[in-house]
Amino acid sequence: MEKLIITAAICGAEVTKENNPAVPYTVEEIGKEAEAAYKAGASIIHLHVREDDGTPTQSKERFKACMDEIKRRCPDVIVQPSTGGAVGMSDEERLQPTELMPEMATLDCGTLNFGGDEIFVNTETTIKNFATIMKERNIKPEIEVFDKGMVDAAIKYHKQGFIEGPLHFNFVLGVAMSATARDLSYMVDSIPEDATWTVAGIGRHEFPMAAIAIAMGGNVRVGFEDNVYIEKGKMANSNAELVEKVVRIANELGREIATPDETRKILSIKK
Ligand code: KMH
Ligand code: ZN
Repeated sequence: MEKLIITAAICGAEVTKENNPAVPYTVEEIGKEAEAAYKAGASIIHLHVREDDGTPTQSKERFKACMDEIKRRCPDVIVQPSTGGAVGMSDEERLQPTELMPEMATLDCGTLNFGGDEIFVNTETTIKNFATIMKERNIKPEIEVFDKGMVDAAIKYHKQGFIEGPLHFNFVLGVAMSATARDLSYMVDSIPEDATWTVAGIGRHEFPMAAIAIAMGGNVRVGFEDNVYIEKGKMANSNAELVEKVVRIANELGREIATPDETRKILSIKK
């Protein structure tokens, strides 16, 4: 089995300090959370950024400040900006961090209900445009899929030449689709042979999905974006604490943890 890639989604766009006071907003808070998660074993930082008051933003300047701070603290970590941003943002806003030429970025491959009246819109035109820009900028897309139809869409856009292979998927389970072992194995069975994958179980699904993925040979994403609890009813003190729990499970199951350079190799990141 390949070594385990751990992604830390440290901040998200929707979670707030009301949900968990340790959610980072400022450049310094984001830098500190990223560094601690990296030291705990994360090789990828999935990054959203905020204004100091917590308002989500896709500002290029704010991303640059946060990415510089993360790179100053842990130069070899892979920073993966979100191009999803927050619900309601325009495509132009969402694309800004790709101008900073990161090694990776997310590519959301479908539209979904995001709770209440919130709709996270990703039309076919949007997806193809984002994919084309990432290809031109040599940015490895992490394909965000919230249900099986989005997997099929991504494979179609790959065959049409918009997304370069080998494909790398993040199965986000527990938002649109449920998060059971059967759901995860259905998703894994649906991707091309040479594709890689990670799973982000949302809320209480975070660690069960992580454990199953570790045993299956997949990879894991944890972090405040997806879940703020270390165990039922107990808030996590930091993103690092969530990463440490994954490392403990991996150790028990005999899976070694990938460094950022090993992650670059496993994911065929060319930069
Ligand atoms: N905040 C969600 C609307 C991504 O990072 O690409 C989108 C999201 C996915 O979090
Ligand atoms: Zn995200």
